[in-house]
Amino acid sequence: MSETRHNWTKEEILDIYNKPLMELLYDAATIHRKHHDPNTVQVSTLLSIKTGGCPEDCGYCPQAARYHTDIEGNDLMSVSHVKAQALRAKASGSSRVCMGAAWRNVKDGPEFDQVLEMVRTINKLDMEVCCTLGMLTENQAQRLAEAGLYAYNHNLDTSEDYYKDVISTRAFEDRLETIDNVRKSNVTVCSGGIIGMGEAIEDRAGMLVALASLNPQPESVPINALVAVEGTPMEDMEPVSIWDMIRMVATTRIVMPETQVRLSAGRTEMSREGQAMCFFAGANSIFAGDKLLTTPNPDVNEDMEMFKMLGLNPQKPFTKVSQPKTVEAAESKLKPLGEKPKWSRPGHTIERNEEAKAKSKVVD
Ligand code: SAM
Ligand code: DTB
Ligand code: SF4
Repeated sequence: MSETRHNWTKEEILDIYNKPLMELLYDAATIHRKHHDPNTVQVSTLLSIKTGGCPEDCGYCPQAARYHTDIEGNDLMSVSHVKAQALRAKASGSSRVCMGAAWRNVKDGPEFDQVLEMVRTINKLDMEVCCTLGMLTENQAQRLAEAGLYAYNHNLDTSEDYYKDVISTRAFEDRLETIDNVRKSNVTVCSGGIIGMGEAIEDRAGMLVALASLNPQPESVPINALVAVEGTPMEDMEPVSIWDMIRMVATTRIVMPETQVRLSAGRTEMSREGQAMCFFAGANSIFAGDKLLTTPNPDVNEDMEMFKMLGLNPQKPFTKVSQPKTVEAAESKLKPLGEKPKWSRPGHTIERNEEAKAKSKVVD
């Protein structure tokens, strides 16, 4: 019997989100147990392989070049550095490495070739490899698949409606197109969003409608609490309440029963009790390591202590989907196409993003 539905309405999802908490938790935990081992949590280590200087204007992001934030920018990491970090991550209990680059989209050329080599290297360490590199063409998704990529992270971030108030330099449909390109390859899809950006509960439900209607649904759905970084347009946002996080995780679990729900950014602000309730509500994956991409995350030893206390076990790699085979660069028959896709631009501006950009000019 499959409980997976792709035709959820916003109203149905809102009714779930707003249930009395004890019922919501009971429903979510019941579905969780039917599809997953409730004592196993997948652990992924984030690695920022190219940091800062991004041309996009995502209102939440400290890596957008136009905002004045304190992060230290870095060019693309070497393959050997990435390998060393992956080995460290493996030794500390991670089964996946997720490499993030502050790019608008992937461009064919030496840097992408270097990323493909990183993917080959980590897959050969028998770890799941994930990348989040911005927008992708179908050919690029296939080249990543051939290198041995396990997952591609590309978040919808919020509802289609609210997206227009967060990012002006690309459109919601561009995100869907990249997800579609990934889906056409053998790479699994990781797509979720952020809460606490000033969105209405209806937008949270709208984002879940969009994710749940993907067929198949994403194999992994990260739920991030906004990390409000000074200098970004969202620096003054109120912190997300743990109750909102628990409700969002539980609702995600109910509408996407088979996905791995990832308790993502914002864990430094959550108590162990709060995180335990998220795991009970169906979260079965975390990002580990003392840093997310540019902001702090709980220390890995503390996380492992928490796991011990809660009786949780880190998930072994390739439990859900088998390990992809790596094709060496010299044997590849896929050629770079050098495509310069014309991504749609809504051509609108967002006041708070413009204000943050203007402020950074004054500071400079
Ligand atoms: N540049 C690529 C892209 O935008 O897809 C990949 C890297 S980007 C930093 C990956 C994701 O990190 C974003 O889609 C967003 O969901 C999340 N993120 C970025 N800044 C965040 C913040 N301040 N708080 C919470 N999540 C954040
Ligand atoms: C995701 O959904 N969250 C991660 C990962 N995918 C790439 C990133 C969170 C970033 C938080 C802000 C930062 O550290 O820069
Ligand atoms: Fe760039 Fe990604 Fe940050 Fe947007 S979220 S500014 S695309 S790094």
